Order: sequence, then structure tokens, then C-alpha cells
Amino acid sequence: MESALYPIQNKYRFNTLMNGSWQFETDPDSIGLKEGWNKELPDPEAMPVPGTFAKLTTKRERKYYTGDFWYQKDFFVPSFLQGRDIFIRFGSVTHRAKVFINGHEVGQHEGGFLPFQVKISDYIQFDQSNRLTILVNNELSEKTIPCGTETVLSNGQKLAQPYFDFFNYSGIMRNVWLLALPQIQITNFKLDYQLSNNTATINYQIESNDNDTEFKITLLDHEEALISTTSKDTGRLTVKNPHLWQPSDPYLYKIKIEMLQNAKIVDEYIDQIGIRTIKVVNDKILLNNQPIYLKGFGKHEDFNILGKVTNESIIKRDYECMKWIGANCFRSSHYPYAEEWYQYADKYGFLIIDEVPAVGLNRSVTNFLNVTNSNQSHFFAAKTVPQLKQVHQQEIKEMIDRDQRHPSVIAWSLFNEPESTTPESYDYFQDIFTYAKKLDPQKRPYTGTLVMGSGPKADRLHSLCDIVCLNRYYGWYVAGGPEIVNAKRMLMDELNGWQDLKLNKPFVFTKFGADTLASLHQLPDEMWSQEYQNEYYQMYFDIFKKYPFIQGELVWNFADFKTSEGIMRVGGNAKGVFTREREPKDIAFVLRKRWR
Ligand code: EVA
Repeated sequence: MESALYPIQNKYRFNTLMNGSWQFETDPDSIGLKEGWNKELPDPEAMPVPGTFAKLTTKRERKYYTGDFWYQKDFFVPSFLQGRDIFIRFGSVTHRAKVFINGHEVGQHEGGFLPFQVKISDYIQFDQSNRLTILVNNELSEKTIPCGTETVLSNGQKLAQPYFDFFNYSGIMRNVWLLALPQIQITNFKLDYQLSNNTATINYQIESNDNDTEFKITLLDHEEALISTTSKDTGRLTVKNPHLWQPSDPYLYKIKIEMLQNAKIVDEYIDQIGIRTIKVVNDKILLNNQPIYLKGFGKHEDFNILGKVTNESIIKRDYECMKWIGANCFRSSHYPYAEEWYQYADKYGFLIIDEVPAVGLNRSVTNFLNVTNSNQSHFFAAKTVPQLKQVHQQEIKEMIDRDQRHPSVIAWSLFNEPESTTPESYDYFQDIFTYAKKLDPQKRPYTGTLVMGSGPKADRLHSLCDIVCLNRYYGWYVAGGPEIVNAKRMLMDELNGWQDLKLNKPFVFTKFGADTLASLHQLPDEMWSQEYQNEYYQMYFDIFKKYPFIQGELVWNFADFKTSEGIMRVGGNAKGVFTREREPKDIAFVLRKRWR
């Protein structure tokens, strides 16, 4: 990626959103490239960007379309932008893209949940119409993340089979910008904080595409009063009596970076930053050196009609609901969300465990139901693993480069429920953690979530994690309904087992929940009823009290969400505390009481 910086506008940087109605065509036989679709699509239809075709169609074949598909858009670049570097920036393209300008390939990107930008300056004509074409592919395999496989139906149609429990929405689901940047430009900057004696030290490191430049760095408070200033691409700023960022008081400073050449400013980037530290000490998570207990959710980017499309109204509504209920944290399960989510979190004072799309690293289409160890598929012994690892690492790097400055991001999750009980799984993740730990200047905690069955005896990955995150379903997939008394016993047995290991690490429950129909009430309660969801959570909360190393509860899920079809899902996953329309189920009031 050329730069991880979110687009801003100022005297040096111009951008415009390219969202709107684009041209679209599916290419089931992958003939497009040979037939020149990169120049002209033969029979396109209108398609919104951002948008996802799966939610806009009334036809099953289109909803489940798997393979290559194309987007095209004509655009204009006025000549007053000449002399600048022109880029197209995609918030994401799911899952992979090849980008063409006026028929020439200008870049490609693997991974459906992170931004990338491609430089197009050499291929465009100013003051004339230009054509942007993107070849997208949404197939799943074991070589890329998230993992899955595919089957071919008797009518010849390919069908993606995710190894994960959310609908494989694809396409261009986030914003697309045209950027005009100075040719000599700031490409990123990294910050880390130290607190002592009422003073904060901000260590910074600026990245740019030119070595022969100078910098001026200015720190301003919320009211734009000057706090501190310095020069050089790497250095430190000090803040006396810093106003620290925390969920109850998400105070943001402004940092301005000016890049100079021959004493003339050539680029400027401004960002809002929050001064805070985050670390793990013994079995506590410390924010600004104070223990913090995480309360909140595993979430999804998911909504009716929109699928995973970024929509700030939904973002705002979700934060309002999370604030109302008294949450302070969520995990971006199971992929990095659109950048706007993190900007809101910084302002609303939410903590995020930021997760790379490493979900489904377990060879089973129902891996989330694979609750015993007897099902070891030796996923990490496959020949494709080196390729997978490379993609996994690349996406970790892109996620950290993108999100490292957000005060809201308090930890990196490098996996969700992979195979974790085999020696190969340890070897794989040891490399992943070693790689990842070099990337974050703030050295935030690294973690990943452990599947049910990966308990204190069998699991091999917890030693790699700074925080041990457990996804557990005693009382739902195991020992549900009248057996809930057994579920309680099983959960305690497992926690006793972890306690005996004396790991001296914080544990966070990153998933526990029960599918619940908002329409169903029952006495005595039964599985799927609202009353059962209440009983289920109460059982967990009663037990959490007994284990002081539990430092957080992120319930599954914030809202009901769409999954693949199957006998386990009625219209999707119904474990939401809120409905898919973001209205509360009964449990929301229980949690509100508990968390506030
Ligand atoms: C569930 N359980 O069964 C969830 C899934 C999720 O949606 C898991 O990680 O353990 C998975 O994706 O509701």
C-alpha cells in the first residue's frame, strides 16, 4: 500500500469521493480479461458503490454469485490537479482486486477488509474522461483469509463455502476516493506514549516518500492552543499535565505535521490523537496505569439491504446503542472494520480489540460448531500454509499501519478460533506473533480468540497471547436448555483448569451467547426464548465473579446478523442483544443494569 493515511483535505491535499452509480458485470467463465473488459464491459448494469450485489438482487444465483466480477466508472480529472500524484483509494474491495485505468493495469490488492490506494498519474488524461475498471474476485480458499472452500453446483455455478459464520458479502462495500497529493508526501506516522510525573512523552516517527525533507510537528489541544512543537522526522513531544484519553473522557489533541523542502511547506497532515497508555501487567489490563474491565460486544458490519456496506448512520446508531447499554468495548470480529468506525470510537470513548480477518483457519464449514478436539483437521499441515501465512502477515501489517494511531484500539487480535490444539498450529502462530510484535510502536497487547474445546489442557496458543480470549458456548451448543446446570459445571471445570495453570494473564470472554428470537417468550424458559438468553447470561455472570483473572465480557453478538443458510440458522445468527434493526431484546436491559 502506498500510504495508510485516511484522506483529508487542505491546501496540499485534495480528494473527492467517487461513490455513486457504477457499471457492473459478472464474469462466471473468467473471460473478461481476454475479451478486453478492462476497456469496456460488454453488457453492464448499474450498481451502487458502496454496495453489495448479494443484498440487492431478487435472484438466488446472483445472491450467491461466486467468482470474478467487474466494476467500471468513468471519471474526470481537471487540469488544475496536474503536477500532483493522483491516486484512487479504496476503503476495501472484497476479497481481491485488479485495478485498470484506461485499460492499463495499475495495481492489485489481496484482502477484502483493508484499504489500498493505487497511483494513476501516469495513466490518466487531464481534462478528459478516464475509465476506471476493477476486476474483483470473491472466492474463498485456504490460501487467503478469511478461509473457506468452494463447490460447483450441477448447473455449473460456483458456490463459496465459508469456514465461517457470516455471509460472504463482497464487492466494493466501502468508500472510494480520488486523491490528489503532493508528489513529495507524508505517507504515515506512528506514535507511542509514556507517562510519568504528570508528563506525557509522545514519541513519533514520520514516514514519507522523500529523504531530503524537513518537518515541523505541532501539538495543539482541543481548543487549538499550542502545546508543544518540534522538528525532525523522528523525535518526541512532551506534554505537561496531559489530559489523558479514556472512555469516560475521550479527550483528543490535534497533531499537525508539516513537511518542508527548501524552507517551503510541501505537505501537511492533521490528525486527532488521544494520549493514553495500554498494557498488560499480571492479570490486569491497564489503561493509563489503571485496571480496566472490558464490557461490550463482538460485532459485525452487517445490516439489511446494506450487507457490510459502510453507512455512517448505522455506525452512529450502533455507538448510541452501545453507549446506552453502558458498554466500553467491542471486538471488530472478524475483520478490520471501515475506518470511520475507529474515528467514532476515538470520539465516543470506546475501546476496540482490532481483529485481522483470520477466521476459518480450521477445515470445516461448520468450524464454529466444532466443539470437540476429536475433529482435528491438521489444517496447518497443508501445502498451502506458507502462502496463507504470507497473506495473514501482510494483512496484519496493513491493519496495524492503518489503525495504530487510534487511541480506541487497545489490542490486536491475530486470529479467531483457528485449529489450536496441534503442534503445527503452534508453529504457525509463533511465526505470526513474532512478525506482528515488531509492528506496533505502542506494543499494545496481542491476542486471538480460542475456540471451545481449546481448553487448559489441549490448547497450544495461549502462551503466545498477552490476553487469553475465550469463545465459549456451554449452555448453547453444549448442554443447552434443561442441561444448563451441567453447562454451569462444565464452565467452572474449565475455568478451574485455567486457574490451575497460574498463567498470571488477563482472560476476556470474547464470545458467549444464545440464539434468541425477539418474538419468543416462554415460562419455564426454553432455548431460543428471550427468557433463556437472560438465564444463560446470568449463569455466566454468576461464575465470572469467582475468577478474578476474568477481565472482560464481550457478549456475542451486538445484533442479529446474516450468515450462510443452514439447519442451524433461521434467517441468520440470532444471538444479538439487539435485533438486526437495532432494537433491544430483553437481555439488553439486563446488561444495561449490569454495565451501568
Ligand atoms: C456462533 N460462534 O455460533 C458464533 C459464530 C462465530 O457466529 C463462534 O466464532 O464461535 C464463531 O463466528 O454464533
